[in-house]
Amino acid sequence: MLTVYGCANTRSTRAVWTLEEAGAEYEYVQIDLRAGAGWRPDYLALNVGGKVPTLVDNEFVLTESAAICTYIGDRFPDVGLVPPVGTQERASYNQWCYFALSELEQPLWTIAKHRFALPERWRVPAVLDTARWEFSVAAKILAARLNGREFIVGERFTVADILIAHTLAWARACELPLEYDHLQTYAARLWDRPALARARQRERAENSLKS
Ligand SMILES: N[C@@H](CCC(=O)N[C@@H](CS)C(=O)NCC(=O)O)C(=O)O
Repeated sequence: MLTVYGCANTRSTRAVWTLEEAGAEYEYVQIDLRAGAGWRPDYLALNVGGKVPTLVDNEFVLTESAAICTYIGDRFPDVGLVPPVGTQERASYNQWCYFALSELEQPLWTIAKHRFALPERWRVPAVLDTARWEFSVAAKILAARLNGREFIVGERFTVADILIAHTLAWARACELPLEYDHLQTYAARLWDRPALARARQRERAENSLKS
């Protein structure tokens, strides 16, 4: 049985979205970060950083959203959410997953941390302009890749699209313009996927049950 530990409107949506795309059966356990549930000893035993998401597959525990989504994709190979191991397509897939986390997400996370996520004494408003510029550089790279393409890797939807689309939704939340029409079209098409709507609904429903 697969169990995902998450909290609505966080990176756990990536994992739940992937599970929904895979048509997997799974249990969802809400970790109410705002109420400090990430720091409960039983949760810290699974995720030493107290962060979400965490995936548990029987006895196997996995953290890091990109690793979790890739694991789910590999576990349901017939759905084709990740290219097969050992192929050039898989290498390209890895490239865009690492790009999503290290280049695209990083400046947005810097903005979020220095606007609200860090304790006030650690916030440095002066970094915000630099982070916005860094995001625009990453968006330009992404736009160049997506010119004339429907998906970021190959001819089909993959977990790399999930990571990128979820990150671009953060950009929207930070009121950062996507600047390129085809990037906006790509993001809007992915945000419209029924599996994402189901994932958000599942996370919201669990939140309202437990709060
Ligand atoms: N690199 C990790 C980051 C996980 C992360 O920072 N999650 C946030 C929610 S989006 C969290 O749990 N924050 C709680 C905390 O840092 O105490 C991943 O991609 O899974």
